[in-house]
Order: sequence, then C-alpha cells, then structure tokens
Amino acid sequence: MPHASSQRPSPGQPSYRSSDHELWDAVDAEGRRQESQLELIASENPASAEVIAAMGTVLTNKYAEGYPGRRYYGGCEHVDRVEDLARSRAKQLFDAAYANVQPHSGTQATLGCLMALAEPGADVLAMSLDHGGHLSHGHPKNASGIYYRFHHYGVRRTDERIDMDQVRDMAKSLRPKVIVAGGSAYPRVIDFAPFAEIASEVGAKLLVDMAHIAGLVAAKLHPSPVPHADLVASSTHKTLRGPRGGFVVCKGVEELKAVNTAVFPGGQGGPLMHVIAAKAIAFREALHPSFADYMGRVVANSRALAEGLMARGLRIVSGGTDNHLMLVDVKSKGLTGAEAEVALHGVDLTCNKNLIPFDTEPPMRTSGVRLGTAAITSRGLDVGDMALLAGWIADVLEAPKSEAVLKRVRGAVAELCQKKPIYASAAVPIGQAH
Ligand code: DSN
Repeated sequence: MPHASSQRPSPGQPSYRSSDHELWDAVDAEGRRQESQLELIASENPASAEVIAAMGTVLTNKYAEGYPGRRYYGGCEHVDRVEDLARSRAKQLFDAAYANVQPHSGTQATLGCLMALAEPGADVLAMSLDHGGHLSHGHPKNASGIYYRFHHYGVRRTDERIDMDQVRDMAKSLRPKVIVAGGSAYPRVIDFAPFAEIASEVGAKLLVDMAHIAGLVAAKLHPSPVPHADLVASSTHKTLRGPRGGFVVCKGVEELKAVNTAVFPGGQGGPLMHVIAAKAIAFREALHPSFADYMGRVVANSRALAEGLMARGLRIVSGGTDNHLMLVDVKSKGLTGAEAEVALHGVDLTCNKNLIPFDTEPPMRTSGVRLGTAAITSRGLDVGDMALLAGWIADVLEAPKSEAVLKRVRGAVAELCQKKPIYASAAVPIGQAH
C-alpha cells in the first residue's frame, strides 16, 4: 500500500527518510490488513492513490479560516483555488447551487446543518438509530441529542420500510423545526418528496443526511435529495470513495449563508486544506463515467450477496436491498451480531454488528450484522464472487466453532484477496485515468 507520497514530481513537497519505525510499522500492518481481508463494512471504501497522495501534501501546513476570498489569514491564494475546485465539482456532481466542503466529517456536516436550521432546544424529528438512523440524529450522548430535543420515527414491523404515516403523524403533533431523512443502515430507496411535503405541511425544514448513499446519488442510481431538502449533509468516504471528511450541498443562498456560519466559526476552526484537495480529486473521479459504472456494480453485487444469503436461509431485513448495504438477521442462525462479527473476522471477512429494527438485544450485542459491497467492488469483486462470498458467510455462521470450516473459508478468502488486490486493481485509481 502506498504511503501518502505523490507519484508526480511536485515543487515544494518534501521528501523524507523516516526514522519512526514504530509508527510506520503500524501503518504498514494496516495496509497489509486491508489487502488481506475482504472489507464488508458498508461505510468503508479504499480511496484512489491520487486522493491519498493529496492528503500527504504541504497543504496541511496552511491555516485558512474563513472561505475563499474572505480569509482570516494571508497567503491563501492557492488554497482558495483548491477549495473553489472542490466546491464547484461538488456542485456539478450533485446538481446543487451551493456547496460547503469544510466539515471535517459527516457528523460535523450534520451538526453544522442542524445549527443552521434550528436554535438549540428546538424539536427535531429523525429516524431512530436502531431502525437505521445515525448517532448524529439525536443520540443522547452526541451533541445533536444534547443540544436539540429529538423525536424518532422508524420502520413498519410488517415490511421494515420507513413508516411515512408515522412520520406525518409525529410531524403534525410535534411541529418540529427540522425533519431529518437518511441514515447509516437503511437498505431501501428513500423517497425524499413525501418528506418535503410533510415538512412543508408543518412548517419544518428538511435536512437529508445522504452520507451512505452519496455515491449512488452521484451516479443517479438513487433519487437526489437536493431538489427536496433545505440542506443535504454528507461524508466523502463511503460510497463516494473520497478521503475521510464531510460536505454540505444546497439550493438556496440563505441556507448556504447559515450553514457557512454554522461550520465556521460555529463548529470548526481552520479547514483541513489537504483533505479538501483530496475531496476535490474524489469529486472529479465521481464525475467520470467510470464511477457510475462502478456504482452500478456495487448495487448489483449487493443484490447478489443478499440473494445468496437468503438462499442459505439467512433473513435479510426488509427482504433484500436496493442500495450498497444489507442487514443480516443472524438470530436466524442462533447467533448475536457480536458473535457473528467475531466469527466472520476470524476468516478475514470484516463487518460490524448492527441493531436491526425492533431489536431485543442491546447495542453491544445486537441481532444483526451490516454488510456492504462498496469496498469489495472497488477491488474488483463481481457477481460471481458474491455467490462464493454468500456461501462462505453462511458456512461460518452455521458452524462458527468448526476449525475445519474456518480454515477452509480463511484459505478461500486469502486466495481471492491475492487474486484481486486493492491497489493493483484497475477498478480503483480512476483518478489517474483521465
Ligand atoms: N459510522 C458510520 C457508519 O458506519 O455508517 C456512519 O458515520
């Protein structure tokens, strides 16, 4: 795995000879781990070499509080160009009038949007965490839940899809300042139009957190929230396959002004210009036609994996998936999510335990695991590989203590990882192809 050094000669970029073996040993070990395990965590994705290179540049040295053309520091003429490129590419990618690319993470983006749309103490309506929401949507220990009064809607018991009747009823009785749509573990298409209708009926603002589906939205494989929402918050590193970070897009100048103030100076100081450069590169990569092709393969792989697991008797929440992720109810195999996560990790399949709707287990045990196909598709796995993967997962979950099964699956995973490496794969470094 490359360390963060640019392949192209670049004036002003220092070369180095490291003496910090202790540190680089850990970095190298993580590189080997990523190459030798299949990454099924739905929120992870290997960024291109060019995205990674941007984060190792001298841009990290620059303070640039403020926004392009209006900074609190001198010497910002070049980082202004970087941020302008990132903003204009984000706007083009999501067909949005305005963008703020400074949030350090998706959570910071969401918090910035909340601050822009409502005073502390206001009522906010969002999807509950155990039904697929996110901790920045009102978890009592997150700033969102500390500073706002959150109320939560969920999915129906019958089909595990968002209960829009409940959203409407709660909105009418609570008259929230903000309604939040989106989350981190919802496997189905979210229809933003009825959310906007309800928000307008009750005089609320609509905030969409599209962090998980940003890549699908960019590729037009999921309806865009931009025409419907007052503000759209996102991270850059999930399906969008950029650097770890966040951004906001919107259609209204008043909302932009409010969110700009909320992000800086509201919640952050100096922007991470090296990361903003990497975001600009990732947005450019996502504008390339090959990105839509990649996202199509992510969704096809997700469907194939869910079907393969269901064929082996595993219950998939809501009966399948429309996007890059699925929730597997491992209680159907007599396991908790925590046990399933450990068993799968033992054969180099990395995933996370996850609450499922109406879960009876606590968050550290759970009844489910969340699986995603963005990262494995980036390293070139295809629908044929999904059939194998579904079989391996089912084998392990049916016999998590069988050394023979674990050894066989571990060997098969290792062989596939060697055949389809991350950074030798033509599927990833699309940034260098154009
Ligand atoms: N923690 C992320 C996820 O795994 O979905 C969301 O921020």
